Amino acid sequence: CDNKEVQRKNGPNEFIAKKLEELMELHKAKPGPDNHWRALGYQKAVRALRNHPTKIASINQAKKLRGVAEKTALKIMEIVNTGDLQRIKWENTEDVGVRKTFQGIYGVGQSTAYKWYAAGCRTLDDLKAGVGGVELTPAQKIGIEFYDDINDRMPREEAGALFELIKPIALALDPKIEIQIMGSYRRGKADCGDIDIMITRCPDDGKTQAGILHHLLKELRKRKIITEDLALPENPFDDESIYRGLCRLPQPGSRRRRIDFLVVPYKSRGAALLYYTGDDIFNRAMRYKANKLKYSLNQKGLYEGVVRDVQDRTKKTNKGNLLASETEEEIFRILDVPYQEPHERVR
Ligand code: DCP
Ligand code: MG
Ligand code: MN
Repeated sequence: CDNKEVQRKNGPNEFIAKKLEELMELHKAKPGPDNHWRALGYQKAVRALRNHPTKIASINQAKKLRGVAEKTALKIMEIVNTGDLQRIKWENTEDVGVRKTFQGIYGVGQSTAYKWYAAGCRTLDDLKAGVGGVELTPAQKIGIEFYDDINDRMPREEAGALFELIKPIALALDPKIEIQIMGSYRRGKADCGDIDIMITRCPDDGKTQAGILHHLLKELRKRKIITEDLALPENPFDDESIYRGLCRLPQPGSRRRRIDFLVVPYKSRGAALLYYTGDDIFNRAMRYKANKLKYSLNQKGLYEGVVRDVQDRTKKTNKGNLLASETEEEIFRILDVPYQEPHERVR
């Protein structure tokens, strides 16, 4: 699957994919559901283009791509015929460009980026200088300091090397923990935006994974593998917690890389693995399938009989019954979806 991924980025339609990706990024920097759905649509088209083995040369070929409808097909043909896409120029107004830059800061979304623009900030230096009275959180300061590192993807070999460095350190703390790499790395991607690591532990001897994160982080900071914290767990002794930070290989000159740790109860390891392996569009399709069967799927498990509050859909009036959460296979089976290997989980 590694080879497949390498081929993808050098494929015959890479030029078209890059242009559509540029347009996708601009829509991501704009507010409102319309832009959100447009961005998602272009994301699908970009994937289809990268997966397509031969050069797209006609509108009919373009329309046959998965997730590509008339309007996107016309854009593809404009790129094929003129080498450019005028829509990018129209969308790329000064405010959008600035907000896009700001949204590259870790944890900064549309509303913060908009607020800063309205306050008069136009560059990262403006933000650092506090133009317009802007105040940055510690995570945002780190996000600016390591802006390029955080926004670049790492080669999968580097993600693998970091994981192989961390794994024995974790196992030395408790040989019974289970530690696994998820996300794009598990899907076999040639490059990774971050490293997603799951930690759990079989409780059959009375001990659990609770508390392991506290000790592991301490150890990794001591060895200068973890260098900055972006989001700490509320309580690292909970049996479930998330950590987000930056890490680096100990070699001189190595770059900062994003790392996420997810500590989950042993019982929900399958559901967590499924969710955090992604990709996000595959997850969406799985949730959709679950909902069609009147089930509900999240990173904790597959449930039946969940009832949501009519006023507030995020609230549950009935938590439902757990159907499966220990293995990915069970969840696929109950949803009546043929098991897919991680590298196949791209929609
Ligand atoms: N995820 C999701 N929806 C989100 C965010 C994440 O379903 N809004 C799931 C699917 C992702 C997984 O979590 O694959 C890990 O999230 P990442 O942001 O780390 O994404 P990837 O690892 O897939 O890609 P990248 O290489 O960019 O990190
Ligand atoms: Mg990831
Ligand atoms: Mn992640």
